[in-house]
Amino acid sequence: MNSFQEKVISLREQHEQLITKANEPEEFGNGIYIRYKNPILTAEHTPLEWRYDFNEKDNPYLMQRIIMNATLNSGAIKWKGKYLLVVRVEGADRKSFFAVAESPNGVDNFRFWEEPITMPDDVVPATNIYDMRLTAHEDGYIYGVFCAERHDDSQPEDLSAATATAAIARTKDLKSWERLPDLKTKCQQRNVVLHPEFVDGKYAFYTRPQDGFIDTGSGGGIGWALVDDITNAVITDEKIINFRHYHTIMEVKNGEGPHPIKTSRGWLHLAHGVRGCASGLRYVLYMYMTALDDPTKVIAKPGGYFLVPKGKEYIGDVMNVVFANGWIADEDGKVFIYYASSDTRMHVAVSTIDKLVDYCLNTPEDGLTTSASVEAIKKLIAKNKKL
Ligand code: M1P
Repeated sequence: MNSFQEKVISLREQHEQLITKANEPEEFGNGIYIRYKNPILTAEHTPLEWRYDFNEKDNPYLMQRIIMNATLNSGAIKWKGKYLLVVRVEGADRKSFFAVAESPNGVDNFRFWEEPITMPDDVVPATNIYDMRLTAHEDGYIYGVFCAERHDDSQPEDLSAATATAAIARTKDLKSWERLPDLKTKCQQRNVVLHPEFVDGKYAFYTRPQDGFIDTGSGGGIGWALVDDITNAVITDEKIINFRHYHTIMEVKNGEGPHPIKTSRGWLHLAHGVRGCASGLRYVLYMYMTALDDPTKVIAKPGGYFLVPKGKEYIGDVMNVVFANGWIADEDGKVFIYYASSDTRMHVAVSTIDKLVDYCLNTPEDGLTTSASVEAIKKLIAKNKKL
C-alpha cells in the first residue's frame, strides 16, 4: 500500500469516527430543556466524496478540491422512523445548498445522503438559497419554504444590494422536488413558514415583512397571511401577530422558526429575536403560544429568551447567534430542538411538549420596564416564602 492509499484509509477512519461518535446530554439543564454536548453536524461531517478527488493521479496531494464551510439552519422532519434534517450547507464559495442528513435517534449518528438536493431553479434563478422550513401539510405534500436571494438589479452600482424572497418547493420523498413560483408579497420576505393545516380552507403562512434585505424597517414582527392557491401564492393582506418591541430581545428583528407544534393547550411556537449591541447583532431563541382555534391569537408570551449561545457556540462565522428552523415532536411527547450556533454548526437540545407548554404558560411576560421585572421577581419570592 502506498502513502496515498494509507492517507485515504486514515481520512475515512477519522470521518467515520466523527460521524458515529455518541452524543451525551449535558448533566444539568435549566429544567426546560437539556442540551447535548457535541454539535450534531459540522462542515467536517459532510461526505468526503463531496470534497476530495480520490483519484491519485489527479489529486496526488489528496487535497480538498471543494471546501465546505458550515452546516447550519436546518429544517427537520421525522420520516419513516428516522430523524431527518434538511441542512443548509455552505461551501467556501459562500453559496448555500440543501442536503439531507439522517439520524436513527435524533441526537447523533447524523449521516448525509449521498448527494445534495438538486433544487429546481426554473422560476427566477436565485444566486443563493437557504434556511428551509419543512411542513408536512394536510394536503399530502411536504413543503420546503426557504429564502431565495438575488442581486437587486434596481441598484446596479451597489454590489451588495440584494433582495430576499420566500421560495416554495414541494416533495413526497425529500429526494425529488417540484419548485413552485415564489411567494408574491408587497415587500421583501425572509423566515416565511407554512402552517401545517388549512385555515378557512386556505394555505396559511407566517411571514416576516422587511423593508430591505437586512433591515426589517417598518415590518413590525412576525406576520400571518392566507393564500388561496399554493401553486400561485399571492399575499395581499398581512397582519402582524407577534410584535417587536423596544428594549426586548426582539427589538431589531424577529422571525418564526419551524412551523408551530399542535398541543392540546394551543400551538407552540419557536422563533428568533434580534437586538443590537456593541458587538453587533445578538440572535436568541424565544417561544410563544397561540390559540388552537385561532393560530393568530397569542395566548402566552414568556418573557425574555428561551435559548442563547453558550460557551463555544458564541464563536463562528457570525458571532453571538443561535437560529432554529427545525424541531421534531415525537409520538411520546419528546421534542428535539435543532439549532445552529453562530451560523457555523448544528446542535440539538431535548425537551417535551409538557415542559414547553408549562414554560410558555408559567413564565412571566416581559413587563417592558425594570420596575415590572423587579415586581415579577418579588412576586416569586413572596410565593416561595409562603411554603
Ligand atoms: O446571521 C444570522 C441570521 O441572519 C438572517 O436572519 P434574519 O433574516 O432574521 O436577520 C438569516 O440570514 C439567517 O440565515 C442567519 O442565520
